[in-house]
Amino acid sequence: MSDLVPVIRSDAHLAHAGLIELASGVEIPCFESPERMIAIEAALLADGGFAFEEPNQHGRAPILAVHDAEMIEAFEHAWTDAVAAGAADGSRPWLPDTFLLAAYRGPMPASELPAGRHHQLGAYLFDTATPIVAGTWGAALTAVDVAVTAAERVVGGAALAYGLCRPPGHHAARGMLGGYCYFNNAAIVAEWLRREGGARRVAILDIDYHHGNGTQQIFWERGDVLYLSLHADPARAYPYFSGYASEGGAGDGAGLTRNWPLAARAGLDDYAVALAEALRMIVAFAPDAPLVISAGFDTFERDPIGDLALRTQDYREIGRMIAGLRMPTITLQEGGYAIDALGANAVALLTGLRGA
Ligand code: Q9C
Ligand code: ZN
Repeated sequence: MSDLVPVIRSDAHLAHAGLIELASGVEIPCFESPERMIAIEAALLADGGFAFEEPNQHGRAPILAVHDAEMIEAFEHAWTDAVAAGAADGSRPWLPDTFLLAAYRGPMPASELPAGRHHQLGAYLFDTATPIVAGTWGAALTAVDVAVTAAERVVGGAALAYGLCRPPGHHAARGMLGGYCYFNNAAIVAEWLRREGGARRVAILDIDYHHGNGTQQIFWERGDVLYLSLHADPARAYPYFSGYASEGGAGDGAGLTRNWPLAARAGLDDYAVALAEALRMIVAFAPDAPLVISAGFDTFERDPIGDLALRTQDYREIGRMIAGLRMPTITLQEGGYAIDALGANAVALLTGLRGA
């Protein structure tokens, strides 16, 4: 119990900054900011129960195992192509002005793509909350290294490791970026556990406020990965187009996706009922790999973009409930935007996960 929990972190995320988003037509600073990670690190340091480590480099192989090469290529070169075209000068982030929807082509066959990879990006992006600056690509690559290194630590014997991923990942689908997410850190770890970690069955528990549409899509037809998500009902909450209770997977993955849409102002009582069901499903699935948690603190009562009502002490109870599984656990950071409470919420969850 006196063992320090490894926290994998890097300063690379600091360059993914200066982001903006549109809120009701008004340009505001992006909620997904470097200050989030700075606040969490400060709280972990003050707590004293954590050991900070830099990530190992894993290159692109773990990313290519989950994401389409065309999307990766457009993302990698979007910023430099935008600068070369004079469409970006470093003073503002880049966002495409066109998005390729399925309805665009209708009966027409797929067309060629524009030369500029910043314009191509509109074929691989689903919202306007995912801007690109010079440091975005490097930060996203490093967030994957952070996640995979956390997995390595747990496979290597740690009971719990925390990957301070920024940018987050669970909205990124196989061929699509969005929701502040570029690479799906949790999905990449789950796939890495299968390919490199010798696992046959991996469970992902997603406790971010938002539905993890990307993770769900990546494993929709997979019989070897269980995806469980508790989140605000998409009938009222982003990302709106997935996360309904009727979505349960297909093919080999039929029954291995499960969603718990939650009502506005839901607190720990409602949350714990859904979480207990999810934990029972994990036990029944009998994973032979560490549990992967997509951990968001946007379920917090004062989160600026959420409407659930979890309190700081509730995260400790949630952590304790999950610790009751007695599974080694890889916890990866997703959302959470109440910067003044993020650190305390992270410490609370991790304290509960340690079984304390
Ligand atoms: N009015 C994560 O928490 N903006 N992504 C929604 C709704 C995008 C959230 C705006 C929210 C993305 C990882
Ligand atoms: Zn979220």
